[in-house]
Amino acid sequence: MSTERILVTYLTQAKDLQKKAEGIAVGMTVGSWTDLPLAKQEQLRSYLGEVAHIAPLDVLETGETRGLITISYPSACFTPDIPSLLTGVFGKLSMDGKIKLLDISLPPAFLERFSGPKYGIHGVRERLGVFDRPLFMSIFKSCTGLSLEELEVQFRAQAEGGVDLIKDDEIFFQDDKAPFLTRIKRFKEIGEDVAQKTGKPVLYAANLTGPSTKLIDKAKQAIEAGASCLLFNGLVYGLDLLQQLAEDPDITVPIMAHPALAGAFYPSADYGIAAPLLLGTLQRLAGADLVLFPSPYGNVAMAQTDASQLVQQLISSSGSLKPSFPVPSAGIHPGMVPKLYQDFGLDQVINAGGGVHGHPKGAAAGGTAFLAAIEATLQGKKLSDTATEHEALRLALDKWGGHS
Ligand code: 1AE
Repeated sequence: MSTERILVTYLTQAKDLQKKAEGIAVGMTVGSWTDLPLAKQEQLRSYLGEVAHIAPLDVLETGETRGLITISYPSACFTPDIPSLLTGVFGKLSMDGKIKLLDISLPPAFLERFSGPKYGIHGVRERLGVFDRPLFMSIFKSCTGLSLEELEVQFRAQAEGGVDLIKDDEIFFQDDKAPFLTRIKRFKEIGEDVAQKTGKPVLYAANLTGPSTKLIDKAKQAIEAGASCLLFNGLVYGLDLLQQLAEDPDITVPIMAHPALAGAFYPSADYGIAAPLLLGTLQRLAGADLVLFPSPYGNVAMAQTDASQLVQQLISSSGSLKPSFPVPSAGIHPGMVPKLYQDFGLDQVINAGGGVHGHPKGAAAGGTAFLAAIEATLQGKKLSDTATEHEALRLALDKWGGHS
């Protein structure tokens, strides 16, 4: 039996933090301790949680102390899957007053039991043949209710802008006017047609939706039909299903994790699961090759420190897990590219929907404007200087800002 320990950090408040921590360590593992007969205590000792660290932060008006507590759990208490981990370290505890799950640190032997992303940053770059700049992705918008032909027009316009990836909107479930597999086949043909002209491939992430028991088969059919990437709302379906998709040897395309529902977990200071853990550590552990998150400056902004820590969780070395591609999203327009590059560097996928389709000259010009902004930023040029010779970029900056 493994004697390795899993370290879990919480932010909480209590009259006596030490006592609260001891209650968690025992209550979340063997349940009760001193009441057990000695022989039972010996038998259960290797499953007993322990208080590893306590860091008081401040004393509140209520007289309670707010602080960080770290509990050390024996890894023998868990199986190598996210439902076991989350239930074991935060299941019932999540309902026990003001407590927020901040971090889970896994020992090497336990971490090795997860496969993580199949492709990761390098694998996605290899599929596109682009290694020296941030990638750019465009999102289908206003697509529900459109006919297949109308969607084809939208796909072509996005591809002609030279974008690297095109993804379905996560709220696109429609299957009557533009059936899933038909749509995938047509977009593959259009993508190949455009690639002959632009000289570069485009990946299409099809939104994997429907009853959870059918999703793995549906994913395989999508790949067979030509989907080059899958979009998956993993927090809604469960991270275990994401892990199963990622571990399946027949799922041979990158998986892109959407953060839908994440706002129900991370924004509170006192409750829930911290964004770097939820959208960083856990998504990567489950096997997401690309992870969307709200950038700190868009229309559903995440705190800058959370976003930076989240990205670190996705890209920093973590056993043998490949790094996942960070995808800052939501309300992104070309004028934000220098800030995105400054904050998240080369290995990111800049992602926009409204910032592409809302371009005064249409979606193709929208993609072109983004790529010009990326190139200018990499060359250390001001966007406003490049814009004097690049009409699509100038029009985007005129509309959304970013000339300075
Ligand atoms: C954080 C997810 C963002 C997303 O999925 C989405 O559709 C963004 O759209 P825009 O770029 O804000 O229009």
